[in-house]
Amino acid sequence: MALRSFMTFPTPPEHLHHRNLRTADLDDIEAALLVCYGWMDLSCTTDNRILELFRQGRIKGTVTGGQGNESLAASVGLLLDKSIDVVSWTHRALCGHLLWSGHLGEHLCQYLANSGSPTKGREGNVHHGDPSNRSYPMISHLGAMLSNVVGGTDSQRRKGHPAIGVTFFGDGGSSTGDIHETLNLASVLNLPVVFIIENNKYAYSTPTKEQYAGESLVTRAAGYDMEGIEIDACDTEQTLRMVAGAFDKVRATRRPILIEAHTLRLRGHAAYDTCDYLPEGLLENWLDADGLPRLRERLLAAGHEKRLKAIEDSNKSFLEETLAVAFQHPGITPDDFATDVFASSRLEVDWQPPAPPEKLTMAQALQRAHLKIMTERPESLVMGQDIADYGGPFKVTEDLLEKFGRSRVLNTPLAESAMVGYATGLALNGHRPIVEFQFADFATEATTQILLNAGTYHFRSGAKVPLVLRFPCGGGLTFGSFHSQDLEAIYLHTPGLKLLYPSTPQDGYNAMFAAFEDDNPVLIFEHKRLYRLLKEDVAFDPDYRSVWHPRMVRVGSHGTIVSYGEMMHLAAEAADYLATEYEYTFDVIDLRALAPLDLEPVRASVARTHRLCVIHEGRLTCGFGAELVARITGEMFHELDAAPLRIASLDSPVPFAPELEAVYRPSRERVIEALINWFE
Ligand SMILES: Cc1ncc(C[n+]2csc(CCOP(=O)(O)OP(=O)(O)O)c2C)c(N)n1
Ligand SMILES: [Mg+2]
Repeated sequence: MALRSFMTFPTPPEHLHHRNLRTADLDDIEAALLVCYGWMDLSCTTDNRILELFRQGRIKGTVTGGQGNESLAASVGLLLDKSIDVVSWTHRALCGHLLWSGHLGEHLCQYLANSGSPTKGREGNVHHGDPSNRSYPMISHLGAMLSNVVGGTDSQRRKGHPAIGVTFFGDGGSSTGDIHETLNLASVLNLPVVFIIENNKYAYSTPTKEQYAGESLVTRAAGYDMEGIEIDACDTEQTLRMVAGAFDKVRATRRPILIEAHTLRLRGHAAYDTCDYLPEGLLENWLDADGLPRLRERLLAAGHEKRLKAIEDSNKSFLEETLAVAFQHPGITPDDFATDVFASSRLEVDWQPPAPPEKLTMAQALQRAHLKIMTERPESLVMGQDIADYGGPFKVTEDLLEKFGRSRVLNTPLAESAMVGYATGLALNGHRPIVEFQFADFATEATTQILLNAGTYHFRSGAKVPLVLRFPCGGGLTFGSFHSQDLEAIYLHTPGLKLLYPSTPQDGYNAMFAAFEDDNPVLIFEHKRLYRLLKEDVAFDPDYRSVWHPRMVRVGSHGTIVSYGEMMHLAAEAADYLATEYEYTFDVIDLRALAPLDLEPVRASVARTHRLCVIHEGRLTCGFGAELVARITGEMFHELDAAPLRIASLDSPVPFAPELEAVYRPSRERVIEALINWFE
């Protein structure tokens, strides 16, 4: 976490200088417990103060306290190796954040959403982390962080560190698909991650009996071929010892472990929770079982009264003094938030001198680009379903396994969400994954990871996510409803993703380099019909970044046709036909990049032709054309001679039979007819 504050926070009391415990330290268990107590008390006192400030209206948002969960968060936080390990804390683990890095004051500024906030006031309360120090910030979507930690841990291991990862989920989160996908992935890939279930018996108001069948969650470990461990996380000594044992084991064996920690949620789900659903007497039982007072009693009985008092007093005054400084920070100014949606940097690569051109299809050109990237950039790796031995259904990753080995060419289980989350974790730590979706349609399984997690990462935390996501898309091959869609509009609607949609083998080749070097998630839409439709000379083009900008495919004077992907070829054919048969000539513009969108050539063209037509395969309603037409019409209304024309697929699912699919998608005939009608 980069310190944003120009103010100086108070020096922490002596006891908070201990941020680490190792297994050997537990030999002197009382000393270890005293260290633990210091952090647990600070965390609980801070959580209580935050709650108070929320009730006074001085802190906004959702305040989800970690009261009752301190033994677990402190044990994990103290026992992890902060110089190499990877973690993602939940909304019950302020203690973990405090222990991992940064000053209490920065964490408080995060809650106050002021100019000292590490997320620049962009993310709520405990949704921060410290990605540059491998603490991956949570998003709200439960279960989403697990795969990021798996990726980060793998990245650390690939770099030669004996790291482990720790990631948490609740009894409620245990029901999500992401949890299953990620536990399975970590086990299949043999990655040293400790999955910890914070089982506090409730998910908001839902008790465990309505969440899962059976008595426990730990038994699920067997289903993933993992060891499962149960911990009473109200017993701090047991928690310290069992967590230490699990960490040592995972560090040595590299096998993942599942821990079910029985813990507590003493202040309800969040500050606004009425808790009226709790059976009578339960809260009292919880308060009796709470680990923090129990630990206090134990240490008191061992004669540490003075020490405890000193810890508590110094924590209290440290908190108040720090809070006073945190409050002095000015509010946040809306300076750079729009520009921070994307990272502005890229990897500077000195690509090797070009080889002679080869006549290649798009699929072959993409394969050659993979070869070059994998050969020249060791941080690259390729993953997807059936991409290794089989080379992928379209053979784009053919021969890669043989050349680069299984550690860099990975078959993933059928789990798109975990796969993207895993790739995101790798990317956050300096690797540069290239992910193939078997068909673009299946990327809907990973929408949270793509749109909400990877796409917003830089904005939320300043971290870079250099990911290439390859989307074999589009119809015309009678693959039916779920293998033929063209859903680029979905990915254009949310911020933070770049999107390339090449239409030629050379542009496909260029797109790979442009996407690979970019420090943002880049989606490459690859129309499946184009994979083998045409061949052309392809060579390394030092000007490969031109693919981010439109290309003039035809020049004319009666109208401007904007298109991309396979439809670009249809647009050019229709333009040629009309030029010959009707003497209508058109500018045809191949956009190539849909995000970011360079509209300058479109504006210049429309200023000459005074007509705009857009052709795409995505469906009409809320399709890309709607956006393009709205923008150009908004800017150039008075220069247009006619209403803009949108030619797109019908607003229906993609039908299977060739006769039906031909009607569903724009065809050469439909395009020609629509253009003629536009003029007549
Ligand atoms: C996928 C998803 N669905 C719904 C929510 C709304 N929500 C936030 S926290 C929560 C309960 C979480 O319960 P649990 O996983 O047991 O964690 P706890 O809050 O008890 O620590 C719910 C339903 C969410 N954040 N994510
Ligand atoms: Mg819960």
